[in-house]
Formats: sequence, C-alpha cells, structure tokens
Amino acid sequence: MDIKTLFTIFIFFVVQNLHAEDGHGLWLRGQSTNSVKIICPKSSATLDIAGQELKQSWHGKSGATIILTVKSDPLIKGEGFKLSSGEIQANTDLGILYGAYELLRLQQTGEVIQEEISNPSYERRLLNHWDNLDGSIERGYAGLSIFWRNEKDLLTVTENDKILWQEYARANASIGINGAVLDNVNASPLVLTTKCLGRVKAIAEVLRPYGMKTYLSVKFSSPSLIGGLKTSDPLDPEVIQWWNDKVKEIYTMIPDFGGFLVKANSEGQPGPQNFGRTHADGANMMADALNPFGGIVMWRAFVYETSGGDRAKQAYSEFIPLDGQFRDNVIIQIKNGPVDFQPREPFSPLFGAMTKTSAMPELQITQEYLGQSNQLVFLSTMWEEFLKSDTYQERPGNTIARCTDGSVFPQKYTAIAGVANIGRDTNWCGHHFAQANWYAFGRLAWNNRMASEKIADEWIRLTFSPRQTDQIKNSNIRKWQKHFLAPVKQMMIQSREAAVNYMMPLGLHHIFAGEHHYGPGPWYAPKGLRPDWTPPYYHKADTNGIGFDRTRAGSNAVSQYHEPLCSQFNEPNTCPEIYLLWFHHLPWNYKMKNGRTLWDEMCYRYDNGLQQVRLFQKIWDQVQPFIDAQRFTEVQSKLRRHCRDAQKWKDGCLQYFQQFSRRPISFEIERPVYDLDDLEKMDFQQ
Ligand code: GCW
Repeated sequence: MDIKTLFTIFIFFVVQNLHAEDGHGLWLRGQSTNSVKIICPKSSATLDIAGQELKQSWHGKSGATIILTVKSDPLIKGEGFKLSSGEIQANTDLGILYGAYELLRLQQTGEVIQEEISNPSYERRLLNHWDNLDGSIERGYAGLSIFWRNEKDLLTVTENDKILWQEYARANASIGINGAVLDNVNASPLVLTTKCLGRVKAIAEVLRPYGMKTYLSVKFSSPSLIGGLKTSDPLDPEVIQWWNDKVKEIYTMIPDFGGFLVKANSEGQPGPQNFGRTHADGANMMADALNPFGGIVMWRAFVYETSGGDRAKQAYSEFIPLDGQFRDNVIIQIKNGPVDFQPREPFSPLFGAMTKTSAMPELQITQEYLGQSNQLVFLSTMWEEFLKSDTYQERPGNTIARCTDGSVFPQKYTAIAGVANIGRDTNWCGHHFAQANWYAFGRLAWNNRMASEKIADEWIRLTFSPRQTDQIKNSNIRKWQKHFLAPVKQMMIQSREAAVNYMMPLGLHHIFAGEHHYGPGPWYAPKGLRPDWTPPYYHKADTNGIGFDRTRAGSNAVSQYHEPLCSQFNEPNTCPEIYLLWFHHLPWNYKMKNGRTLWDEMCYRYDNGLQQVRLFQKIWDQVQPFIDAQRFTEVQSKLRRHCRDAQKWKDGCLQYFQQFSRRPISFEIERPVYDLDDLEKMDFQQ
C-alpha cells in the first residue's frame, strides 16, 4: 500500500473519531474547512505530507496561498525552517514539514505569525521505547507495545499496525521528534536476527516520510548468543567482524538506520567489563562498525554496583577516567539525575564534566517514579529545572542545556532522549494528561530553552480547544480561557512540586515500596535484597535524624560538582532546601530557614502535597462545562485515585518516620487516615 492510500485511510479514521473524544487524536485535532493553495515546486513523500497537513488544518485566511521552498540558507540550521508571510523555507524537506506544523500550531493557538527562523537545539531528538519483543513494556503503563507482539505472530505486519505507526510518526513529527529506539535497553539478542530486522524495516518504512529514523537497543553479548561465537570480547577479531557484518546487513535493509543504544555492565546486563575491557573499548568497537554508514552509538552511563559505595557517585567515577577515549560517533547517554529518575534529584555531575566526550541527556517520560498513569504530573517543569541548572563547568552560566547542545563543547552529534510513555491504550499514554509529557519532551528537544508555561499553554489549547468541543459552541473563547485554560494550566504547572511534596520532599529519594516504584515504602527492606534496592539505604532515618550524608565528611559525592556547587551543597545552610536530605543527614530538630524544625517541615510538606492534589480535584470538577464528557470523567476518576495515593504517601511516610523522630505529627495538619500496619501490607498498585 502506498503512502497516499495509507494517509487517506488514516484521515478517514481521524474524521470518524472526531467526536469520540477518547483522546486518540492527541494534540492534533485542528481539522478545518478553510482552504489554502499550496505552491511547491518539488515533490517527495515528506513534502506531500506537509501539503496535506496544511490543507487539512488550515486556520489562516481561507483562499490564502503558501509557498514551500527548499533552499539552503546559512541561518537555517539542519532541519530548521523559516516562516514568513505566505512562505515556509527550509534546507530540507523535513524542515518544511516541521515549518508546516509550526505554522498550524501558531494558527490554532491564536498566536501572531511573525517572520521567524526556528532551529532545533539538538540534532537527534529521540524516543526510547522500553518495549520487549513479546509486546510487554518495561515500566509501561499504557498497554502493550505498538511495535512488537507475542512470539506467534511477532513478524506479521497488519494494516492496523501500519495505521498506528503512521499516527505515531505523525504525532512525533508534529513536535519535532526525529527518531525512535524501538526496543528495551534490557535488550533481547533476537532483535538482531534477520527475521526481527524484517519487522524493523517495515516500521522504518512507515516512519521515514515523517523524518523519523529507527534505532535499536542491542545486547552486548549478541555475538555469542545469536552469532555462535565463543566470546563477545570487543577486541576479538571475530567479534569485530560479526558486528561489522551485522551492521552491513542492517543498512542493506534500512539505509537510514540511526544506530545503537547500549546498556552495558548495568543491572546484570553484559558488557565489555565481562572481558576485562572498558566502556570505551566496547562502545568504540560498535562505533567503528557503524561509522561508514553514518550511524551512532548511544552508550548509557547508568551503571552502579552493589558493592560500589554511594550509588549516586558511580557513573561519574566510571566515566570520567575514560574522557577522551571515545570515538566521535559515540554519545554518552546520561540520566538527568545521578540515581534514577526520582521525583527530584540534583543533576548528574557528569554533565559538562566530560570535556572531550559527547554527552546527551536521558529523560523519562513514562512516569515510573511519578505515579505511573494514575497521577497527573506534568514533567516539563522538572525537565526545565534540569536543563537550566548551571553546571559551572568551564565558566558560570554553562547550563546543562548549553553543555549538551553543542554551545560549550564541539560535539559531532548532539542528541536528547526521552523514555516513551506510549502504548496501545486508545489515548496512547494511559492518562489524558500524560500526553502533555510526550508533547513537552518534543518541544524541549526542539528548543531546550522553552518555558513550561508556554508548553502547557500550547498543549491545552491544542488538546482541549473549544473549537473541538461541541459543548462550548456558543460560549466565547475568553470565558474558556478564564475558566478552563488558566486553572488547568495552573494545575499542570504545580503538579510536579505537589508530587515531590507528598512523595519525597526536601531531597528524600527512592523510598518506594518494592520493585513497582509506585506506592510509599520507606520501611521496605526484605532480607537478602541488595541494600541499594531498599529505601533505608537512601533515607537513613534513625533517632538522630534523617538523610544521606554526601558531604566531604560523608560519601563526598559533593566533590563531583564544580565549585561553587561543591561547597554550597556541602553546607546545610547553603544547600538548597529542595536537596537538603539528598546531601545531608540532619537531626529532627534541625532549624529550617522558615523557623520550623526539620520534622515539622516534613509534616507540612507531606500534607501540603496532599492538599495540592485535593485542589486539583476542585479545579477539574469546575471545568466540566468546558470539556467533553468522556475525557472529563476519565480524568476525574484518575484524580480521585491520585488523591487516595497522595494520602497513602503522606500517612505512610509520616507515621513511619515518626517512629524515629518521636515527635507528634504537627497539629497544624490533618491527621492520618490510614494505619501504618495496613499500609505496610498494602498492594498499592491495586
Ligand atoms: O530505573 C530503572 C528501571 C529499570 C530500567 C533501568 C534502566 C530498563 O527500574 O526498569 O531498565 O532503570 O534505565 O536501565
């Protein structure tokens, strides 16, 4: 089936579902009857899509003309574009498509269209899917994989598959995402078998016209597991040959294949260290195989050993000595924080510290540690906080954004990745508001200086715009802005801080019950489990106080930060209170800046988080007249669950820590409603 027929079928579905409001249409619901004339001297699959999109969703003056010009301009970088009255100009066809989406977005959000050049912050803007070949998704909360199915029909590609992949590619292109890693970083070696690559090729063909490249996570021991070799030692000539041949085979099938993502010597995954080699030896071997085809290796820095001391220090300790040893088509992919996607962490000290090695941020869009698909948490503010963090490397003002987008260090490739929150659920992400996190990731990957307020504003207008909701037909837009847009935006912007408050305020981290990473479990410490997989390792509460001592007198993790951060973090009175218990073990009566004791402040924060969620419920109930019934009810129900969860977090953590603080739960706040005994036995995911 050619791309045009596919597009027609797909538009048919979109139109059919226009009134269903089940969330499947994401932020792309701007169909319009206004007409526009497109002048485009060239034709290609990508340009044709740009033209169709403009025709289908034109909200400018009816009968207007728009010219699409592919022409190099030194001010336009890579896949960037220039918008001017009646024209979209770009260096590439894909740039035109991005320009078309931007123009439509401006029209639909009611912004003034001025002449503008828009260039992407990162060259590669990628989703990482932790999808297994059996169709399950590690840390996925929105149903099964859209790419893989169980063994029996793993390789059958249906028309429905193609429609879904096309919708997926379109949504990504509309926010500038240009690549996807299709399988879990805990990779199966089977993904590299010729049969599986056939499916990857089928996916790549659907994604290609939308400018999305495919990438694969690969298992380091693939040569021995599927290649029949005795070893997977990266310096062994047969192993090198095996990877060279495999890469050649991939590019024969998928000429624009992007490259590999590798999790090595981490959480039980094999890697070069199994053969006495370094991360650089392993990464370079793959990089050399990919280099002739323009492919890259994204080598993850998420490494820690059970006996390796403070987990927060380990990635830095392992990678800094290797700085300068990696090929220029290797990028070290670093999680935003030094531990693991917690509700709040200081940034990983690796950013900006490797001056001779390319680095890229890895963010987590799926809400593994932030309420999964039950809680409304807009992650953009967290990512903004991270990207804006000053590393002080080289000189003050060198933020993470600057240290990773090529502004500070010359990087051959720049990139950013987000672990996807997408599954087969009708609304893609499980929670209607989780779509905003997918959207925000794309927008920040395109422009890493964008403000979360702006992103939320755009997303709300595009997703819930009154034009699309019958209920509001007769109501005016100003009323909608005041009673829907403003309060919903406020709720989104506050939601991450609320989550930090009811889960782990003041720098607390990783205090989840069990492996599911959902409910509270500061008490969780089954016998025999490695200590760094249990909360007491992180909170260290005792009758003397609470918190992880990472000062010079403690684990000395502070030393991994550039001055003045190192000294600031080292002293409790200069350490930002949001990171206090990340870096310090402090007595329960420690005096906070506002005069409260640490214990009272904890009580206040936990309760405050819960009260914020109650407020979100009130906000949402009041917007009912402005929204379709289905999305209203589904979000309302999720918020009720969210509120019950926040209550459990507050009650569980405060009563547990109270055993050590031996102080009353501040009488200013509401009393707990759950018993600690019950909470300790509870299955929070029920
Ligand atoms: O946070 C942990 C997750 C694992 C994940 C790992 C990683 C894919 O709990 O499920 O494995 O991080 O990022 O590799």
